[in-house]
Amino acid sequence: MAPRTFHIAAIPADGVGHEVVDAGRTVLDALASDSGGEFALEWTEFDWGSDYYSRTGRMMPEDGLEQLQDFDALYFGAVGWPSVPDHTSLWGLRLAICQGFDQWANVRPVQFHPGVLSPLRKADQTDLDWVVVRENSEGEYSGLGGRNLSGRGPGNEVAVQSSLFTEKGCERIMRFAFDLARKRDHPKVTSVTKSNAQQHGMVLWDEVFERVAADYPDVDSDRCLVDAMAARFVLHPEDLSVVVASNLHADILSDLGSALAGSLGLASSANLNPERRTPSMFEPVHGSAPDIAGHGIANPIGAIGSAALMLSHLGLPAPAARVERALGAATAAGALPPDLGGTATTKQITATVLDHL
Ligand code: GGG
Repeated sequence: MAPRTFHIAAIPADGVGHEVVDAGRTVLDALASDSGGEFALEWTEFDWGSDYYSRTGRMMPEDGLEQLQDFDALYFGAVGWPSVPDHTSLWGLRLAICQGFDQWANVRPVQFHPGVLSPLRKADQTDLDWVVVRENSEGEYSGLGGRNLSGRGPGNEVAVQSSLFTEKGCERIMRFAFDLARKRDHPKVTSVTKSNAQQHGMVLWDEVFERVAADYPDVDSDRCLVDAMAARFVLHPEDLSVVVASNLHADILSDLGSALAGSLGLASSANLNPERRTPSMFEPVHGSAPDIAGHGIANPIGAIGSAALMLSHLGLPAPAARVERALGAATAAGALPPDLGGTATTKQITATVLDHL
């Protein structure tokens, strides 16, 4: 039987995005060649990002979404470079894709890896894992607001940045979180809120959470203020399973979670359009790291883990599990980059993962 061929768009974008996307592609290509004809991958690489911006004044072409629309999945690196204002690069590429394709669920597992020293208890914490489910289409990243609203000139500027919470947006991410929790050993959803201080959007968020929770009597649920949640991540993460949070809260908490696992470089993520109307996008959580870009020492683990999430999404759970196992074996064997206290290069870690596939 002919292998099923998946068409993947690679968008390395900026900085270390190039090195880690290259690592993930190497692992996936090896896996496809070794899949006994189960699947094949056809890649198309796009040169969009901050360099593209300096040539064209845009982070991606005007018809960028149309160019991506028919791919089976998107594999993304990282966005941001000192020559372009951060809000221009982020909104011009990553957020343009996430919001343009209504990738409303951003799944960010907090995974502890064998052989990686966690600052949580100064030891290997592979008995812990939880997942942050980020509302990825609205909330604090609605883009609503404006500047120069006072009309009073320099020194008196007023800017407004509005959060948008819709009942439909809240409900779909809550249901997604509960459905995910049902599949886990510990079926529980914790909602992150700040409704004591933000008395409009976050109160709606809480009300929808309670209503959705009532439809899932088999799943435990609780709520936690975002500030208390930051402390809970550090002090009592053992009772966490699925953590559902707004766009900004989840952005911050998922970075904290990955740092607790050892480094931001470990964290993988999936930006999903669960209805599969548009392609979903897989990327490491970390940014472009201009300070180490081009040195060959970027941590590829988050990007390779994101490739495993992409395989699962494409209906290839066994190859995805092979990648996860190989990653665990590689870190256990001491293939650790500088951000995890080691000396291994991106290419050496990738080679060790290949050895353990
Ligand atoms: N690979 C993820 C990435 O490039 N992140 C850059 C960033 O600033 N992201 C902000 C966000 O996730 O909203």
